Amino acid sequence: MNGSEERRVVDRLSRAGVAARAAYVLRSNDRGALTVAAPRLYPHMWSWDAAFVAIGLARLSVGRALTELETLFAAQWRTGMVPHIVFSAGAPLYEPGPERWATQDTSPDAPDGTATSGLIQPPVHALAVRRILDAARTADAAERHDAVERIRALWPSLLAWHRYLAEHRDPEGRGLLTIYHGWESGMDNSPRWDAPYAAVVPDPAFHPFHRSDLDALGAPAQRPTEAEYAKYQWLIEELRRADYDDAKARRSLSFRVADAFASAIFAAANEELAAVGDDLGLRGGDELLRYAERFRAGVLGTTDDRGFAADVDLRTGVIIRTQTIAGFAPLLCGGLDARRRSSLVDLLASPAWSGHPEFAYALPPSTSPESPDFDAARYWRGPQWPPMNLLLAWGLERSGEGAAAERLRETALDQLTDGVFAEYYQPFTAEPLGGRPQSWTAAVAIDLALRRPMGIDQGHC
Ligand code: 2M8
Repeated sequence: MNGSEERRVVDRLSRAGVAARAAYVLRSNDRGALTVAAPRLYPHMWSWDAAFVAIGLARLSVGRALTELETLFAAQWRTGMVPHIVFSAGAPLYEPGPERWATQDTSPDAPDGTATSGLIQPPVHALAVRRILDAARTADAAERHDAVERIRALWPSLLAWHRYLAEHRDPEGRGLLTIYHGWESGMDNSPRWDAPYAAVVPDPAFHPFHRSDLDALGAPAQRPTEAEYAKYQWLIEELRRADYDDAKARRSLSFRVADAFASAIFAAANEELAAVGDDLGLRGGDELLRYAERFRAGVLGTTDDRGFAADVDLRTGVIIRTQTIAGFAPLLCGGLDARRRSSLVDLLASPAWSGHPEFAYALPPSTSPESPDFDAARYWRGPQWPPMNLLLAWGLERSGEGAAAERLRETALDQLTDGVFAEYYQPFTAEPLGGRPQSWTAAVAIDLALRRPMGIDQGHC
């Protein structure tokens, strides 16, 4: 969408108009068997973006939604790891590209034939599988049969992914996923990672690569800084030197953090996957439910008196308490007692978060405006992110907070009636920021606009 097209749709769209325009966006970002995350800024497939895209697509075409997941899982590593980027041949320049990662030349576990990164992202995929199965229930018999057969075929890969996370990313059984890079959290430059990144010191002989993100966007104030990027690039080099091997990475990497938000997603995702397995008579449910318990306990173990969660720097043992959206992790995995759950729900709606009196839309910012680290326009340090709205609304519903979930969904949809489908939004001005049109934003818009009235499909993402 160019600037003048954007201006034309700024007169708000109707609910049906949002869905139609968002479907058009997904269609134009569709490269056949994968949807690029954003055509210029992120011209490949990203792991958690693909899951959100599948959630949106499930409302349009169950078959195409499954294709998205099948493409992603076709790039799964032999260890079970699902890579955070699946590169698409012939796409515009994105750095770090396949040559920089060199995963196939470095690791015997990398898949043949498909170039990928060597990191992970939060495991939201099971939420998409459950959504697809739900959508298939109302499809015609042939489509339903096809969907069920394809989910059955995907099942071993889904199980292997969850097993990889439980075994290789939590070998000590803490119930918290270890990440080796801020990119693995999906919240790249969040203040959550400022303290651990202080220990990441690039080798002076290392030459950082070109910032294709700035070429594509031309707005450095909306992106991570040069100093942050130098560390991101150096960490990839460290990981490559560790042969993308988990045991070596655990010993050698200068960034090793337990991510509470991804762990809460993982706890919930295990339950979602177990429910799918139960429905389809597939084996593995007990193992998945054990993971769910373990990771729920891990997340709850980091919470304060309000139920707000924290990350842990595994290199120093220091608990990292920051005022970021990740603190609401227990709303995703559940398990708080009623008092702390309600205090967390109140906190989310308070002026320190969604309820800030000067926000254009009462939606959770990625960092609290009360935090000294807040930056209204810079990426994960302040802006509001549509997929986070979807995830938190889903978690609220799941936690029995239906009214709060509904308010969040309605407001999130209102924000997207600008029809721009930006990557993120400035909370005070509602200015669309970052990549556009961003596929996961369009997918969220479809999901919110086409959902049935409350009570019919609630409880599932
Ligand atoms: C952003 O991250 C990528 C690196 O993975 C980047 O900045 O180049 C993050 O917002 C991440 O969460 C997202 O999945 C990705 C694609 O939308 O972009």
